Amino acid sequence: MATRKSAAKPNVSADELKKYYHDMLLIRRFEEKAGQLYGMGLIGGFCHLYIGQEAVVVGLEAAAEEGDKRVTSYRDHGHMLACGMDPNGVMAELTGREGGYSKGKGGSMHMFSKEKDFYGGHGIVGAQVPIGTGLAFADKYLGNDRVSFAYFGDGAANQGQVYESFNMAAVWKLPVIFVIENNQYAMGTAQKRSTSSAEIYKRGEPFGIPGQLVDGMDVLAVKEAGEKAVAHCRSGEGPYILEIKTYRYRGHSMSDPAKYRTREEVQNMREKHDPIEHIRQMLIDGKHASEDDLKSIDKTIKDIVNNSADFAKESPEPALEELWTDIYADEIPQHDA
Ligand SMILES: Cc1ncc(C[n+]2csc(CCOP(=O)(O)OP(=O)(O)O)c2C)c(N)n1
Ligand SMILES: [Mg+2]
Repeated sequence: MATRKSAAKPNVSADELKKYYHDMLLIRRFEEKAGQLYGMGLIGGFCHLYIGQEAVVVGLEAAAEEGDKRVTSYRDHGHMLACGMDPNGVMAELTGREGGYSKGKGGSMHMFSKEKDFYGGHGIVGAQVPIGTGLAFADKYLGNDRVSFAYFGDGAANQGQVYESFNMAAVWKLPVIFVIENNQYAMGTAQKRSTSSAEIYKRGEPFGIPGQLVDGMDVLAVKEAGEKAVAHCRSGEGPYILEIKTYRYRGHSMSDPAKYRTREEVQNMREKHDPIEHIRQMLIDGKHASEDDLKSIDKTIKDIVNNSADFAKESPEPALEELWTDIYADEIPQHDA
């Protein structure tokens, strides 16, 4: 990854930088709290943390507009927070409580928000890619200029359904951005052990889909690439691929002892490439914020996260009758033409 530049780019305002700092730190602190609650036995089932990857979703959300859609894998808490979903509802879902986004019946991998155009949370590797393509098909069919973001991992990028989706998206010129969050591991398998060609962003070439490699530890680089991809899709030119190089600091899920990589490797990423520290340095070096300003942002976030944990602990477990609800649709949704 490129060496970090700490001088603020001239076209980025102090407020923007502060917002990215805030949004990335919210995800990190929220995930740390989720890890703690998991350790205390308050969260059951699967729990995949997003720590280290925060700049990917925060950068792309900065390039998105109201009404754009997103869908992702099981590593989904960061995407929910970044698109504006309520931390209380997300944490309560993690603890399986009534106040959660799926009334406590979905857990970490199965949350949705129609209001924020967040379409999940999917546990089957790669399954969200055709769904994201379908979301883009719906928008094209309805004749609006919305864009869909379909996020998936480097491991998922080796799945057949990804290429079926590429083909259909290219044939129909669908406004979908295929976002490959390349955190360099698929469970315990390093990308170089599983993948014949490391340049995933080039895999759209046979379909005529442009692709770009992006430094995912630099939120500004992600935003810039996101804006280019969004402009391409919105102007009707069809799909776009972003391969965003990032790194997950924690294990694949809470139950992963992470013996397949060295401590030094993780330490090196944390110390030299951390996306939050990067923005923090830009804010301080560019005199856009004082240490006290940053402390006050840290405090705001601590309060939000602590409140979400309190809410999640205090919310009751779903009533037994809830077992029989939300199984079949009561109404078939209709769209006005
Ligand atoms: C179809 C399918 N195969 C296997 C699994 C088990 N599995 C869960 S996550 C994962 C690795 C995916 O890695 P990647 O796409 O790089 O995403 P990351 O976890 O790194 O975000 C696997 C093999 C699954 N959930 N679904
Ligand atoms: Mg991966």
